Amino acid sequence: MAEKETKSVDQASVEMIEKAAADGVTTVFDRAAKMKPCPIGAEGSCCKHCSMGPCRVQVPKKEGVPRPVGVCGATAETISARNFARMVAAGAASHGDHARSVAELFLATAKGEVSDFEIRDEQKLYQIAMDFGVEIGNRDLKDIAIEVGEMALAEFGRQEGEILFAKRAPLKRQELWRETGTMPRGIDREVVELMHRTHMGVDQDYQSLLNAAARCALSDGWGGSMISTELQDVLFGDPVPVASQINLGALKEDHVNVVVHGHEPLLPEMMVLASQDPELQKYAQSKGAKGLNLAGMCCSANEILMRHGIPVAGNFLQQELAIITGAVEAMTVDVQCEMQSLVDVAKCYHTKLITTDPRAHIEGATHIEFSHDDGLNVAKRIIREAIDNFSNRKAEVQIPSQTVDTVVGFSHETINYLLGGLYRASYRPLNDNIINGRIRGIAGVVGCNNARTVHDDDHLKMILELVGNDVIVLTTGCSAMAAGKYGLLTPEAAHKHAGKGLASVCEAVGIPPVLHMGACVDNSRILMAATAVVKDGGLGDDISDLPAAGAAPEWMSEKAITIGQYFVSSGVYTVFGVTWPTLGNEEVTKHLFEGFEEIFKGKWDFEADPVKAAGKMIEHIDSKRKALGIDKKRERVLYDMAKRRELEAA
Ligand code: SF4
Ligand code: MSK
Repeated sequence: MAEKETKSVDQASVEMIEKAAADGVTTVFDRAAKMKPCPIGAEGSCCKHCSMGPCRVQVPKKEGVPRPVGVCGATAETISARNFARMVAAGAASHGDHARSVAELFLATAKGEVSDFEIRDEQKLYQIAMDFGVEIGNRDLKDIAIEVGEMALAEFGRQEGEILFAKRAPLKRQELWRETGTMPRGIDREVVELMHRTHMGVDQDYQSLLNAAARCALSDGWGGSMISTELQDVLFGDPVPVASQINLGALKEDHVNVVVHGHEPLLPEMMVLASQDPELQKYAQSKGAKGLNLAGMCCSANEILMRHGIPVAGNFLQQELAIITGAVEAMTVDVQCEMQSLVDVAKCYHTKLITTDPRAHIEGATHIEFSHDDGLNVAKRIIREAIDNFSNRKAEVQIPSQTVDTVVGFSHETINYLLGGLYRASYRPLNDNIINGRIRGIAGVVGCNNARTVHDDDHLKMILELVGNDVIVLTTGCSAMAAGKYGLLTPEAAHKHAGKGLASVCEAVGIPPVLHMGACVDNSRILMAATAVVKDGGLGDDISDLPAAGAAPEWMSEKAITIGQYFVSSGVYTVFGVTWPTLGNEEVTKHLFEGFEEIFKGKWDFEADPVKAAGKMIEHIDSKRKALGIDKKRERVLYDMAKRRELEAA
C-alpha cells in the first residue's frame, strides 16, 4: 500500500493510474481533479423541482440577514429535506427494482418455466415460508415455492398493512415503527409516495418529509434488499466461507479475461457456469489463450465471490483500471455503479463493453440482453464474443501483480453455525464475548469508494481502528473489497490487527476480525445478525440497545444514503464520511443527527476523518455498554466443583 499517494492507497490501482496517464487515457481520478463540486448543490441548498427554479437557498451565516426562500416560498429546510428524501427514494427504488427481478426469476423457477435455474437452498425456502405465514405441512416444495414467490412479488404492489419481513425485527422495534408511523406498507408504495411528497408544493414540513424518508428506507432494508438477499440465497445457495483472491492481479495475461460488473447476480451466475464449459475452454485454447478467466467487479463480484470463490478484480474506483490493464476481452455490466466513461476507456483498448439489462443501456456499448429463459445461452454468447476478441489486444498488457488471499461468505446463518456449531447453532458465544468484554462491540462498515477522497484509505483506517479496539467488523460492498485487498478478510488478520480480546475470540473460532457479508443488498444480513444478537438475550431487547454502530466512510451512491437511513430507522448510530448532503441546513442536519435519536433511538452523524469517526463509533458502543451495565471489564470466573455444589445448594 502506497500511503503517500493522493488518489489511492492500493498500489495496483496506483500502477494502473500511471499506465492510464502514459496511455493518454482519462479516468475518474482525472475528472474528479478537474470538476469541482458545486458548493450549493453539495450542501443540499439547491432545488430544481420545478421550472421556476433552480432556486438556491443558502442560509446566511450572519444574523439579521433575511433567510432566502425559493420562488414558490419553499424554505431552506423544506428544500434540504426534500433533496435528502429524494436520495432515499432513489436508493430504495434501485434495491427494490433489483429485488423485483430476483422475485420474478424465483417465481418463474418455482413454476418450472425456466430451465437454467433451480431451488438450491430448501432450508432457507422453508424459513421464508414460515416468516411469510405460508403453510408447509406435507405440501410439495414446488407449491410452497410458488406461493412464496407470489407473496414476495406482491410485496412490491402492497398498498396497506405491513411488509412481511418487518415481523423479523425485534418486537420493540416493530412497535416503535407503528407508533411513529414509519412501518412500511409496501415497497413501491413508499418510493412513489416519497417522490410525490417531494414534488413541488406537497409535503412542506421538513420533519414530516424526513419521517417519510425513514419509512421508505425501511421498505428497502426490511423489504427490497431483504427479499433480494433471501431469494438469491434460495436460488444460488446460502454463502458459506470460501477462500479466494482479490485485486487486479486476478486478471491473467495468457487467458481470455471476462470481468462481470454490476449488481444483480442473475447473469453472473450463468457466466460462472458458462466459463466452466469444457467446449468454451477448448474454444479459448483454439484462439491461443491458455483458458478462460472470470473475475468480478463491484457488487456482482461480491455475489459470485461468496458463492463460487470467483476472484475479484476490484471495487468501484477500479472499474476503468481493469480495462487499462489491456487484458480484458469483455466487461459485462447490468445495473448500478457503472461509469459511462467505460465506453471511452474501452475504446482505447480492445475491450468489449457489454450491457446486459433492458433497463441499463450505455451509448456506444454492445447490448446483449439477459433473459430468464435463455440465461445460460446468453452467457455463452458473451463468452464466445470475449474469446473472439482475444486476438484483438492492441495495447501493451500490464497486469499489476497484487492479489491478496481472502476468506468471504459469512451469511448470518453461517456466523450462527460457526459460533455455535451444527447442533446448537446460536449467537450465544458472540453475546457472551460481548458481555464479558472480549468483544467491545459490533460495527457495520459498508459502502462505496468516492473519487473525492483517497481510494480505500478511509475504509482501511476506520476498520483498523475498530478491530484494534476489539470491535468486530461486518462489511459489505466496496468496503468489503477494500478490506480484502489489505488482507483483513483472513483469520490471520486477527493476530496482526485485532485487539487482544477480539483476537482471542477470532482465533478460538477461526474467523477473521472483519467478516465479509456480501453485496449492497446484503446489508439486510447485518440487520438479521443484529436481530439475532438481540433475540439471543443479555444485550437489551432492541437493536438500539446493542453496543453497535454503522458507517460508510467513502460513500457516493444514493443507495448508501438509503442503507444508512434504514440502519438509523432500525436504531443504529450511523456515521458517514467524505461529505454530508444536508450540511447547508442546520435544522435539517440537527434533526437527522439529534432529533432522530429521540424518535428512532438511532441517529446519523458525519465525520470526514475516518479515525475520528471510528472513535465516535467506539464512544457510542461504550455508552451502550454502560447502559447495559457491562461497561466494567469482568474477570472470567472459573467455577470448580465446590463452587458448583454451593450454587446447586443455594
Ligand atoms: Fe424553486 Fe420552489 Fe420550484 Fe424548487 S419547487 S425550484 S424552490 S420554485
Ligand atoms: S458497488 S453502491 S459503489 S458499495 Fe455495490 Fe460499491 Fe457503492 Fe456501488
